[in-house]
Amino acid sequence: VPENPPYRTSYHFQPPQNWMNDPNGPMYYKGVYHLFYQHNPSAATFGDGIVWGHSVSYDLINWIHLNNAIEPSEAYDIISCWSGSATILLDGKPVIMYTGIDHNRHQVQNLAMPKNLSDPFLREWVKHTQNPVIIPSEVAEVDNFRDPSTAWHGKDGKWRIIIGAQKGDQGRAILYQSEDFVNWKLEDANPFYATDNTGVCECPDFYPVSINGTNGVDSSVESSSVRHVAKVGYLRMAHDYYFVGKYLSDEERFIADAKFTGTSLDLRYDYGKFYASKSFFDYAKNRRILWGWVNESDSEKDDIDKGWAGVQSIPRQVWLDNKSGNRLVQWPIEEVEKLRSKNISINGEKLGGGSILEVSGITASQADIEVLFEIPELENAESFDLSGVDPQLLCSNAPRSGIIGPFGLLALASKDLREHTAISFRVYKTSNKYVGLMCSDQSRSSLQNGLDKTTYGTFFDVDSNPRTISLRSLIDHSIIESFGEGGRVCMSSRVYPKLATGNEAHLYVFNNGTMSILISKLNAWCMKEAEIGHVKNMSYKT
Ligand code: DQQ
Repeated sequence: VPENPPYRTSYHFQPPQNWMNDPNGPMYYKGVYHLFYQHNPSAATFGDGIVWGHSVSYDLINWIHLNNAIEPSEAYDIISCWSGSATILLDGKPVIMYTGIDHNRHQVQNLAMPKNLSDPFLREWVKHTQNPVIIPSEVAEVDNFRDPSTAWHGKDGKWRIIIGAQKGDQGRAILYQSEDFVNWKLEDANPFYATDNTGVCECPDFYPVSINGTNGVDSSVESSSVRHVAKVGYLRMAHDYYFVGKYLSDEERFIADAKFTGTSLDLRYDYGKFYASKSFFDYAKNRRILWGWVNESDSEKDDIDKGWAGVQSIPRQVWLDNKSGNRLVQWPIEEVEKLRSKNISINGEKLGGGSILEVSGITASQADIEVLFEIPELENAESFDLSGVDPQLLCSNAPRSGIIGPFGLLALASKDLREHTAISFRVYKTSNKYVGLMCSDQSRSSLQNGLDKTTYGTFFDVDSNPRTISLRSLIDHSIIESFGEGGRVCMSSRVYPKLATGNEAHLYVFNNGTMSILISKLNAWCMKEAEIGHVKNMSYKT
């Protein structure tokens, strides 16, 4: 292992070694944030014997690794301990429900409770004597019934959870109810949420969002000042989709504003890599926080050579976009800004058509950048009928130069630009409105072959007043998380440059359109390394 492996991240959460996938049971309990995660302790690849890794933090940025919280031990989870969620019960005690892969490879739901509530880190977890508490019935296939959500508490005093499932080719989120959290009933064989021809639904999430403001609310809140969000992950597409709508608790129904279409019209948390995500309500700061797994884009052999695979996104605060009322906004939690050090800024600089400007003086492999672009000649945007156009394909096929854009950032770029990841925008005029296209183009991210270099893209609305587009990118060696339009469109990618590593990485602002644009404000920061490790090696502890 090289001394400073170029692709390991410096401020994104990773276990010390080996495989990691889904974030599990994130919660805040008595001053401590907990993150559990799907982990293969014995290899850098997925396999049997998956456990719940466990780390704790006071700020969601610096993390202390602990022993595994849940490991296979009983007939009902002997093959693996798969994903699940934490719920804080009415008496304030936390409980975890997770999926066990049992000795028949059936998927069953189990409970685990902290052994000692006076341990501030809740290091040890005990499995309930009545496990498994839910087993698959006719509503799901025995090997496609998993990932219980955080529970919410209804006005009738009953707890509810949803579980991801598949029946035929229908993806399902199935609702169960319980008075005591141990005995669970399927009150209605009709799924709470279902989509045809999608295959299995994984890691469903269901939560309220305030209709006003950025604060989050507890999962059990039902009132006229909230709407609800249902999130489902489809393994077949490897994407997390969300639906905003109305929760009719009396009828135990969720009416989504829009139906799943299987096209680029569907709303996703992230149009790049971001899967098996899970949200939780942070009581300390009254916000809802979202974690997502960002998997590797290199080969399994590369992962074995590296000795690790998988990172978690920077936790994102999530709220309802009050402007549109039907989309979410995501923004890196404010704590990440504690890592900002040296700063470079550019104010009011014109970027002529076909120009490029280096943002020098920062560690471009470990940085946080915020830019506000102004588009003085918005009305010159090219007219283009976007109906039926797939934005991801447009990102890879549109001519390299347009009228307004592409402009944006070249991240993790080599000095000679042979390597770079372009995060860019173009603006089109379509039926009397302006539509933006956001792209993250990985096609030239590395001279290495054998990597997944898919280009990502999505559309968004551009306001003619003010005529600006904002972009924030978190760059951390092999991950770039980009937030367009204040977090209305997000895109994460994994890249493995050969040349643009460490101090050889550069950052540029570019404009390949024919019209000039303005960098009305740009701030770039070097990011310090987060402390993520075992307590004996750290200064980060109480
Ligand atoms: N990962 C877990 C499953 C879940 C899937 C297994 C989603 O519980 O459905 O590691 O990535």
